[in-house]
Amino acid sequence: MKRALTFLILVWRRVSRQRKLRGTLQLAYGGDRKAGAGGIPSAPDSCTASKRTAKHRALQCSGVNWLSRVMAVAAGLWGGVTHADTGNRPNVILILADDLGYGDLGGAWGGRAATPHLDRLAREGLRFTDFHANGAMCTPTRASLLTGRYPQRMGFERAHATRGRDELGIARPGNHEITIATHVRRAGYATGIFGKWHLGKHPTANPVRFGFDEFRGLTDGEGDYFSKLDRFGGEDWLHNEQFENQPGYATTVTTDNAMDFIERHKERPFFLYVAYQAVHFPWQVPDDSNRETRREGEEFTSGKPGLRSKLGPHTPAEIPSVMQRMIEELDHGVGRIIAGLRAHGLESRTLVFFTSDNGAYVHYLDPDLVDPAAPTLPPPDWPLVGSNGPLRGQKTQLYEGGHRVPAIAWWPGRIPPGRLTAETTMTMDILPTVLDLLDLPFPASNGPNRIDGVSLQSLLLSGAPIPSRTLFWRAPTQKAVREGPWKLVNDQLYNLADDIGESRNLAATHPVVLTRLREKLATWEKEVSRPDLP
Ligand SMILES: [Ca+2]
Repeated sequence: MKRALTFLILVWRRVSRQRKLRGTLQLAYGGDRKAGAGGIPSAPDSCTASKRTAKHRALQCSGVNWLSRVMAVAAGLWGGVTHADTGNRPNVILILADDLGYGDLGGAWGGRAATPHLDRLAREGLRFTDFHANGAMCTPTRASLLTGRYPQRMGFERAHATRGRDELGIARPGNHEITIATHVRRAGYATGIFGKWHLGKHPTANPVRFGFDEFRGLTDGEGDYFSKLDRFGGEDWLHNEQFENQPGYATTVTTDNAMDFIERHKERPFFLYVAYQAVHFPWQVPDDSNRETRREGEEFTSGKPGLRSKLGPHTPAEIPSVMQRMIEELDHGVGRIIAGLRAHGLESRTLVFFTSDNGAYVHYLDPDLVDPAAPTLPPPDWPLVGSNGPLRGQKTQLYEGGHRVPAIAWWPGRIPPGRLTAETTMTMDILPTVLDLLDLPFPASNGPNRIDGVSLQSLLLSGAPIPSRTLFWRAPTQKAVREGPWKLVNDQLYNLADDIGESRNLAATHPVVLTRLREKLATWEKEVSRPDLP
């Protein structure tokens, strides 16, 4: 078996090299882009694309390409794929921060934290000013990131937090999701996720069942940064499908795991998902190791400040500075990963995308209790936490503060440095962007894995605007629609072009826009409905 597989790999490599010499595509997949667009070769004659829309393209490849595809998978499983074998496709690193707000980072974002590494990443790449998480909480956005689809299609509209390991999450009956890891793994990529999953704690929802070769981290939405116990006091740090704790501060451990993965896969194409828990509660800093307060079997999500609360071992007054320190450790981790890429000479063949899964808690409070007349004022006895800059609202809410987040795309030599984009973009755009950049086929636009996002390839590589579209959010008690500068949120209408803080409700003076967005929302809700899910 080993000899046969090795022989087939050698034949496939030889065929690939010959095709390259002929000036044709040596890839397993082809696209319908013009030759040289984005520096990626044009499609072979044998791999044609259907008429492409802004959202989708479907490929029908010939037997030759399917053979190549099979060989790529086989070689990938065998560990023998090199960058040349995959047509010098780039590595992809997605770095996701947790609960990091629009105003939390320093430098160009204006926050108090010192974030020199993310500042540099933005200066060397493309910084987004109108990038949005698909949800205002963890689970929905993470689902969209990995599938390119609205989270409603998977029944996700809030964060899942369950005692025990019963939550099926992405593996719920009726879900047949293909993740970005599965897509690239089929093309021969090594795939790894380190950090927070939060798409189901049940063994059948484990990341290794969804395209990842390797997983180290937590499956719940949060855990103690040192003991790694989940919010219910249960063990929740895994290596693939087995519990295996790793000592140390979770942010640092996740960075260590990511760097180890890069080191082990530097000679072959890889997809790395660095899903930091930072800066989600419990709010703990690296120096807190001697102040560990969690105990097995004890919940730490008490609603009041104290040792068993989300505040960690700190007083409410300390939380803003604790957050600042946590953000700086996150920035330090990103800096280490980028330095690792440079040390291995991988920076020119690695796309890095950094963003957050939702906005910051400005203050910790049940949003239903917020006084609409003074939504930014913290109530007595609750701490200030993070910053969403000039935006209204916070995590859990569908005002901009809940879902407009920092984002950076970085790929030296391919993404021009120092650019800023105000294009309205969303987490679900990342998967189609990666498929486009890697020249991989999209799921059928009329099939069960249809993608809702759009490719940002042209925006990244040349600054070209993306086609206009309407975007939607929905949480259990909130709804929002975005069309150009207009935003309808909870039936209030705002023009973000001159009111980014959503302070002037224009519903009464713009009835035509109001009616149009209401109708679009109703149509979308009907289209993504999943009545089979609770
Ligand atoms: Ca989050």
